Amino acid sequence: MSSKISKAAARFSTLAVEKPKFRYLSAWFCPFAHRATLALEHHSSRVEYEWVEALGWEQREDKNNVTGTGQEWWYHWKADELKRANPSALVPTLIPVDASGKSDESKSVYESLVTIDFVDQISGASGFDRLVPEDFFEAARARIWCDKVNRELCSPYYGVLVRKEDSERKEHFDNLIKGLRNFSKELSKTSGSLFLADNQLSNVDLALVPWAFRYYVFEHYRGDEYVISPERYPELQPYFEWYDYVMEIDAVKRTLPDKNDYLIHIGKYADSSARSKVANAVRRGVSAHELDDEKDEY
Ligand SMILES: N[C@@H](CCC(=O)N[C@@H](CS)C(=O)NCC(=O)O)C(=O)O
Repeated sequence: MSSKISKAAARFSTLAVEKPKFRYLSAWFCPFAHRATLALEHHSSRVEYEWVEALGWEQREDKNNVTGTGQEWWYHWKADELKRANPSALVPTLIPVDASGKSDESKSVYESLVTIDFVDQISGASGFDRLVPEDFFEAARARIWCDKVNRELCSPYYGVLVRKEDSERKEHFDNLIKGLRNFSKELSKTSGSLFLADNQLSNVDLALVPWAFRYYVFEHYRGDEYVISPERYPELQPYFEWYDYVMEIDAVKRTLPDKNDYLIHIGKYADSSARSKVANAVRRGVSAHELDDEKDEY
């Protein structure tokens, strides 16, 4: 090897080991942030991150009897960094950190579906390791389904929990089952258990995992009628196969919150005493994905 080439190769190999780094503003209970965590863990050999717990809750007296429980839960604390880096001050938010350890809030990345896409791109991964497929048509199909999953399989979760009338909760639950039927049909179009062919993990799988994992809370707070099981919904077999497969992936397993801790946390939503942008939007009668920074501020 000529000395010029070997110097260039040495420089390249130093560059090649330099992984992109982030301060990751998150919250242990948040399913939206869970999406970003999944992408970061999937690419953990290529991307580094420092977890920063950026939200905290406080219980207050319900002076206006909004909840009927006498008590409300408010986000009493948000990291200043989160307020500066994200105009909506929501987790997940990723802030890049340079080689000297300096973070650049002007380049922050947020919105959970965008963070999956972004982490995938910046990881430099290719082929089967990509979360957004390299094939342009498959990438388009996957993005369409991320949006559908968000609207049809994630937002109804909050309707079941936050709405107070049983008829409304049931309506949201029925919409969720309808969405799972659509998802099951789409899963059947390709080989393997995951969304993409041959069990390539994708942005669509990661968009759904946090909520699919959390559907268990329905039984506790809403009763047997809200259990999503193969016995009750045999037509969702592709979805159940997807669930069993995806939950066994190591990068997924190590991100799952403790079921009991989460059950206690989500009680704030189940008795409608949570004050958050998502909870406020659902109380106002729109979907979680339609939250509005002004209308749903608390
Ligand atoms: N559309 C956002 C929603 C994120 C979101 O609502 N995160 C919650 C935690 S689960 C949050 O940061 N809430 C703070 C607030 O409501 O002010 C996304 O997909 O990232």
